[in-house]
Amino acid sequence: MRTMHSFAWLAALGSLGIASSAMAAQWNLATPYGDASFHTQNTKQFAEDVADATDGELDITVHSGGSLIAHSEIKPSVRRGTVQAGEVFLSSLSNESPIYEVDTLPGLAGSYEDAYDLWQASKPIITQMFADEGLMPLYAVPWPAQGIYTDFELTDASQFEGLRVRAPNINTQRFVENLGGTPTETEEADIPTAFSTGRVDAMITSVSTGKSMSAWDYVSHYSDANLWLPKNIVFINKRAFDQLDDKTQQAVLDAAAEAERRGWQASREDSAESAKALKEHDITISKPSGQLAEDLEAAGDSLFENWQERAGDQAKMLIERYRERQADD
Ligand code: PCA
Repeated sequence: MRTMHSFAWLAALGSLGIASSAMAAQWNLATPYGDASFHTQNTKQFAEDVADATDGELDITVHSGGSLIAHSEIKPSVRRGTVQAGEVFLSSLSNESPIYEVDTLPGLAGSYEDAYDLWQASKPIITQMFADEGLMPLYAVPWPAQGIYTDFELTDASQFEGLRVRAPNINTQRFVENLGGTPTETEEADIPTAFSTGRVDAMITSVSTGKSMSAWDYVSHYSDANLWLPKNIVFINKRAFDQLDDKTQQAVLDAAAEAERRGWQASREDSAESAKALKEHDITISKPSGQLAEDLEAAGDSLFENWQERAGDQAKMLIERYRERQADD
């Protein structure tokens, strides 16, 4: 009896031991952005923080630069569970819902403070939309404000006539169209080829991407139009998360909160450093003024109105929540 008892006890211990080592999980996280991006550096730090906090019980490998999965396939792959985690440019999901475009609307949030309020206001809806697909957002981090790169001095919106402008998402393409230009959607990593093969003449993006893609090889001017601060979102497959024990889950959530805080700060810093690098490479940076500023504003206004119509009640609620937050600041 006694023997059986200790045998059972030993067996239980043994199985616990096996269970705990078998529980060590290995996740893959796919991102379209390269190692030079502060986003990727932040996400790699997140993975390291999780490994440290869990003593290696959860090991997340970050696959950068679209090396594992192409941008447009990242969200479907996380949904299916092919990979457990992913990072995407949030507004690239705009074909699924206009709500995903909320951070690419001109005139709405042109500073880090406003962009943060907008994220807080949109988080509940976006979290719910992700949850409906078995996904869970972990954190979101903005790119610096978007501006316009040209190989001439941009002084007048009529210069957009016939100009082929690279844009990272549909809303930016609409904006270019409103200005009379010809938009082309191009992934960040494909920017150098788009210019060198003559497929595009100009682009809309941030100072960060301008720097990491060596904009000075193709263009001479940057119009700091402060259009909007679009975000990347990092998210996971909820089933994969549910399989983790409580302590590991908490470690993921804690590291995610820290990654969000760190990422917003990194974005500000990278914005300043990248602008400096552009100047050092002789890119002329200016703020749009006069008629150009007015035309950009008009093109932005019509984009915003068009979005409100498409997004309907959800948009109204979201904007109201955002305005309330701003009033509280
Ligand atoms: N860089 C990315 C997204 C926005 C940005 O600043 C890009 O241009 O593709």
